[in-house]
Amino acid sequence: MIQLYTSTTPNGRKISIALEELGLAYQVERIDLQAEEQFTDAFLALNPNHKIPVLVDDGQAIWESGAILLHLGEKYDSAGTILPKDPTKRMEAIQYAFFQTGGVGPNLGRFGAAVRKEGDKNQEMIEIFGGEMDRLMGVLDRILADGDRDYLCGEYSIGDIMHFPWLRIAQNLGVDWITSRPRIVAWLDRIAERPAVERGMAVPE
Ligand SMILES: N[C@@H](CCC(=O)N[C@@H](CS)C(=O)NCC(=O)O)C(=O)O
Repeated sequence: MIQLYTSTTPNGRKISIALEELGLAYQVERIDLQAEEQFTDAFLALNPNHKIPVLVDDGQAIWESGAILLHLGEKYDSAGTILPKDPTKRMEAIQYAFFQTGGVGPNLGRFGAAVRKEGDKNQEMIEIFGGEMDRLMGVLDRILADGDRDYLCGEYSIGDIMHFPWLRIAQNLGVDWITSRPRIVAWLDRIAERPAVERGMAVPE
């Protein structure tokens, strides 16, 4: 039995996309972050870091989206749909998943928080985190350009899934560090076309 504790935010959708890709049955437990349900004793017992997503698989609670995707890939992906079978590509996929948690995730999160507020100090934050996002998009652009890749490690993987829900929001906002890079736009559009991605992005309803 698999339970996904999630919310209508990008980190949770990484996991629903992967579960849909793998065709796994799962129960959605919606956590209302505005109502601070992530701070209840019951939720803190699952994740002391009070954040979604949490996956409970056969009684084991796993948190941190990258760790959850790796778990799903190792336990359930015999076909190599999200975790490549080829050892070199597999390691590359894991590398790009880590790159997302260390770079795009925190910087885009802080950029978004600054955009939602007003004032001079927030303008400064928008420039700092927007500047870093521009640099990170340049890195992803170079990776995709290397061998004219469709996906980060050459084939679709957890590396792409980790980035997609975050960058799709930024793309929809029309930020120039995405819209000015056709290779990044084409990559995001390619991922969006996958039926499992469409289904995963609609969780929770
Ligand atoms: N590094 C974590 C980040 C998770 C995260 O930031 N989750 C946000 C929603 S997208 C959250 O639950 N925030 C609630 C809080 O911080 O109290 C991961 O990749 O799983």
